[in-house]
Amino acid sequence: MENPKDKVRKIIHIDMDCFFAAIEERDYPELKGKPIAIGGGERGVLSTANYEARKYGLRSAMPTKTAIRLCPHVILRPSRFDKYKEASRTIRDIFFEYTDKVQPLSLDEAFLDLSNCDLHNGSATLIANEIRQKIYDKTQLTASAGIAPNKFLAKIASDWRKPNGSFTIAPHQIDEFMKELPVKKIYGVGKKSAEKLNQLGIFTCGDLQKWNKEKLFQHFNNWGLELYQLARGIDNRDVKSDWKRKSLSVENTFMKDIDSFIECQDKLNDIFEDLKTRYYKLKESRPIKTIFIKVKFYDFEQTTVDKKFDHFPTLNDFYPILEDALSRKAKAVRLIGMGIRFEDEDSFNNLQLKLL
Ligand code: TTP
Ligand code: MG
Repeated sequence: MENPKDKVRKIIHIDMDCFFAAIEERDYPELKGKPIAIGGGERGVLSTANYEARKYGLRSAMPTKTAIRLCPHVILRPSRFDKYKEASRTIRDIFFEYTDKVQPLSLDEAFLDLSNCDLHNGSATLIANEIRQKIYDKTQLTASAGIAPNKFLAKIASDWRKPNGSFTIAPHQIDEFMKELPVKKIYGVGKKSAEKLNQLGIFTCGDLQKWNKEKLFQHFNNWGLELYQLARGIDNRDVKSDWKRKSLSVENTFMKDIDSFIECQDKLNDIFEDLKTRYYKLKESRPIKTIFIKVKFYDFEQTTVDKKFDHFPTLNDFYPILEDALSRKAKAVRLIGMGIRFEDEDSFNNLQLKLL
């Protein structure tokens, strides 16, 4: 029988470009083209810097003082975590449209296993481009992607054409790619280990490949055995997704605020169609707990009304909930969202136990 490990996988790593700084530039267009950094005040360190500031050597984790010395006209801005989380949620939702095997590593990056995704004739490169485009359409932020048969190579590849680019390492290109790859690109090889490797005359993965397992074990213990694999571009780690979807929703912000119930009701048609399509595309089916309507009024005040429900609703099921939500405030409406929430796994299992 074929061992699933022998099947060539399609892994992509997506990483947003200078994430915090890009959000600042998006929201304050007057900052475009100027060096900016997101910083932790006088005695803090930078979270990140945009590409303009990177030209002066500014980097994540650099003390603000050093940054100002290197680039006295840098514009320092405080963090805005709400915005980072909002963008992060949006990109995560996009990832889950393609596969359930999503492993977020931080707010701005994730691994996706696309081995079972048939879109674009199964071309992970084309799927990655589509995902990047979708991210841009929804957030006006750019992302870079690495496409490869494993996580190690995909992560290296996403850095290769940054910003706003993608790079694919196909299985037959791995040998050539690894030969020239500096050992410091291997995860786990920090400054100290890089120095140690360099002292042994090992600068590239090609150099590292000349060392057999015994010799590597002598110098680096078990980590040496890992290096033996990584130097050859081998990495069998799975994309680990322990995230469970708690809800599914679609929302629409209107071009003009709406102030009649009938108009709001009309708007539900398209939103519902979108919700339905996404629901049927979900890879896993879970029991539904409630359905809800979210309304954001013209002044950004918002309200959400949930109703107990145990199956996928029809459009009509949402009307009384909309009425309820709108009756809470007599104000024009800026946005309407429709959604469903799922039972969480534990309560579902408990329920099954109770029924037994
Ligand atoms: P990164 O993806 O490492 O960096 P980046 O997105 O700013 O730039 P790149 O284009 O090279 O990917 O980190 C994502 C965000 O995490 C970053 O915008 C700010 C935050 N961060 C910190 O707060 N401290 C840090 O030391 C690092 C590395 C990142
Ligand atoms: Mg990033």
